[in-house]
Amino acid sequence: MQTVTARAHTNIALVKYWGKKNQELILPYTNSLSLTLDVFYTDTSVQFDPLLETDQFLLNGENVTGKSLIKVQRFMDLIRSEANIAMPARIESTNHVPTAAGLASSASAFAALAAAGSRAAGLDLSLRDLSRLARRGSGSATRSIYGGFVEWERGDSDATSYAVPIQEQVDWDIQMIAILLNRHEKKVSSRSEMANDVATSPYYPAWIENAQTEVDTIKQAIAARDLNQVGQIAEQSAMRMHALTMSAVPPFTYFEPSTLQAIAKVQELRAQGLSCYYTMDAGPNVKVICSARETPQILAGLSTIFPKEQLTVAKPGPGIQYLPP
Ligand code: 2P0
Repeated sequence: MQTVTARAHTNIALVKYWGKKNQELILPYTNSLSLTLDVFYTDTSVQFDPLLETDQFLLNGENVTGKSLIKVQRFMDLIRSEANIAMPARIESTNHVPTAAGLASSASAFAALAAAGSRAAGLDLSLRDLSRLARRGSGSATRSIYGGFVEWERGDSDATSYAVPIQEQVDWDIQMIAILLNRHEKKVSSRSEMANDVATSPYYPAWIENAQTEVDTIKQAIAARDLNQVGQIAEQSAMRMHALTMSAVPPFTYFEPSTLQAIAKVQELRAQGLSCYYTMDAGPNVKVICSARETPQILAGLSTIFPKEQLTVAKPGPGIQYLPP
C-alpha cells in the first residue's frame, strides 16, 4: 500500500465551539467560525501494512502509547470500516509549532490524519466528507480542512455536520499574534470541561441562544472586511465561553495571571487607537487579532511585558494539502 502524506494547518475559532449534543459523533450544539493560520501545522504520513500487528503512531519521532494511541486507533477504525480493510497502519506525524507554542494541535492533527489516512486506505473523499471524518477525531479539526475563514455547520447528524469555507483567500489585512504564556499540557481537557459546562453551567442555554447571532454578525463583518467588528465579536465569544467554565460546578478557569495581563495590554493598546482584540482557547495563551499594518506597533507594545520569543505572528493559512512522497 502506498504512503500518503498530508499537511493541515491549525485554526483559531473566532466564534467558539463549546459543547456537544452528541459525544460519540461529535455533533456540536452551535455553529462556530474560525480562521486557519499559516505558521502552525501538522504533517502526517500514513501507510497501511498487513505485516503490522497493530497501529503504530510516531509523533515528532517518538512512539506514542496509551490514551493518545487509542484515540488514533479508534479514528483509524473509522477509516478502515469505510474502506473495508482490516490492516493496521504506520502513522508518522510532525507538529510544526514554533518552540512548543502550546497551541491547540488536535485540529491540525486530526485534519491531517483524516486526509492522509483516508487516501492511504484508497478512499477518495470530497472535502466535505473529509471534514465530516476529521470531526470524529476532534471537533475543531472539522474546520481545518479549509483555509481562511471557515464555518462549522453544526447539523443534526453525521451526514449534516461539516465545515464550509466562508472566505478561503483572505484578501484583506487581518492576522494574529499568538502570545505563548504557558507551554505545559492543559490541566483540564477541552473535551471534559465542555461536557461539564453543558451539564452544570446555568448559562449554557443562553450560550446556545446567542451563538447563531454571533456567527451571522461575524460573517457580515468578514464580508465587509471590518476588522474591528470581527475582533469585537471574537472577544465576546471568547469571554462568553470562558464564563461557561467559571459558572460550572465545580467552577474552573483556563486563565492564568498572565492571561489577564495580556488582555489588559490589548485593551490599553486599543485605547491608544490600535485595532487589536484578544481571544483565548482551552488554555492560558492569548491570540491577538489585528492587521499586518499595525502589527509592528502592537508587537512593540506587547514586548514591554512579554519577551519577543513568546510572540508569534500568524497569517491566514491554507486548507488541506497533500505532499509529494
Ligand atoms: C474551538 N476549542 O472552537 C474551541 C474553543 C477550544 C476553545 O474546539 O472534544 O479539541 O476533540 O471536539 O476540538 C478545542 O476542543 O474538542 C476546541 P473535542 P477540541 O476551537
